[in-house]
Amino acid sequence: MSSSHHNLSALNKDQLPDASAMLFGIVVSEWNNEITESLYDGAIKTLLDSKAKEENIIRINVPGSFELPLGAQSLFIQHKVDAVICLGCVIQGETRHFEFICDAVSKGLMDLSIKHNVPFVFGMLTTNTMDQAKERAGGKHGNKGVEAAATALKMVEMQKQLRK
Ligand code: DLZ
Repeated sequence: MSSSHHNLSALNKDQLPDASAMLFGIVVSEWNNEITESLYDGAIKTLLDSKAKEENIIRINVPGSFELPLGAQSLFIQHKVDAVICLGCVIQGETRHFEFICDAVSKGLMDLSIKHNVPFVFGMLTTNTMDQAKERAGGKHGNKGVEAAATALKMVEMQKQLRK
């Protein structure tokens, strides 16, 4: 079903796992920071609502979305978090930078997930316009930061269950 007409972040928060013993990293891109800060607000609220402890959430910033994979790996190596949530916003322009950044970040984060066996969550908006980004960063289409945090929670819980 097309996702253009409903709020993707309408998840059931009661069904998210208890995060009181989980450790998270959040990497925030400074490009389009009006958007990425809203994504961060959504992500951190979702983690805290799931009982994550503030001291167990480590945030770093990177200059742009292209730097998300390296920032995420550096954070992981230093702090051995259970998951890294990567937040960015790339808006389609007139040049091909959009494709290069989107391809590099999606592949970079997937490669990191497989290499380290840790969720590196892709919370990057890839929109045609700033208005579309706003609609997905706390607007009528919800907040991609909330979804990214929910994904991190579910993946960490999944790995925890498998270890039992
Ligand atoms: C250079 C650039 C451009 C044109 N657009 C964006 C964007 O829309 N969103 C974003 O997160 N970053 C952008 N950047 C910066 C690149 O991600 C990167 O920081 C620089 O190319 C330096 O490596």
